[in-house]
Amino acid sequence: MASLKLQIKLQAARVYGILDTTYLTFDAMTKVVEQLLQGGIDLLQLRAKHSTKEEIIAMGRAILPFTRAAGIPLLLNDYPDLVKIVGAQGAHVGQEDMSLQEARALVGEEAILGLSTHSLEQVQQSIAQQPDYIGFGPLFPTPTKPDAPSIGLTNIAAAQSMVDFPLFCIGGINLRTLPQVIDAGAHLVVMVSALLNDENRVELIPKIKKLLPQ
Ligand code: TZP
Ligand code: MG
Repeated sequence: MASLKLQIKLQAARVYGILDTTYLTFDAMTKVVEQLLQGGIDLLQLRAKHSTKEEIIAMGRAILPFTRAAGIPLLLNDYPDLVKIVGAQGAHVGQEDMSLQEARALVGEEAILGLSTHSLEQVQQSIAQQPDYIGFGPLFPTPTKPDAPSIGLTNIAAAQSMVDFPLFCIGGINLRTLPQVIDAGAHLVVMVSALLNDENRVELIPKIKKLLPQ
C-alpha cells in the first residue's frame, strides 16, 4: 500500500492522464504535461512502449519537476525497476507483467502500484494482490491498444462494487463516449488519445470533471 500522502492523492483522483509516446514526442512532452496540469489532471503515467530504459529515465526526469511542483503523482508504465531511479511516485503493471509482489519489492512500500484488469474475474483476483488502484478496460476498441479486445460497459458497476480501492475505467473514453460510461456506473477515468490529440486539452479536463459524479 502506498504512503498515506499518496493514498490521499489517489483517493481524490478522478481524471488520470497517460503520456503515451505514440502520440507525443520527447520535445512536445513537457509542454503537454504543463497543459494537463493546468487543466487539473489528477494523476499522470508515462507509457513508452518503444523506448529504451535510458530514454524512459530521461523523459521521467524531464517531466518530474512539473508534476512535483503541481503535487501530482507520476507513475511509470511497465518499469517498476525505474521508479526509484527516476524519483517517480509509482508504477503501473499489466496482467502479463511481473506480479504485484515483485513490483512492490522494486518500487518500495511508499509508492503507488496500479494493475490493469480486463474482466470481472481479474478484478476479483486483483484484491489478493493489493494494488493501490486498478484500471478496468478497454471499454471500447482503441487505437492506443489496438490488439486488446474491448469489454464493453456492462460490468463497470459490478467491478466497482467488488473493490474498496479506486477503479479507473479506460479505453476509448472521450467527451462523446463519457456520458455512456458514466451511466454505466463509472466514477473515475483514464484518458490517453482524447487528451493528447486535443489541442484544447486545458479546457477539456474541467469539462470531463464536470460530467463525472462528485
Ligand atoms: N489499457 C487499456 S485501454 C488502454 C490501455 C493503456 C489505452 C486507452 O487509450 P485511449 O486512447 O484513451 O483509448
Ligand atoms: Mg505493461
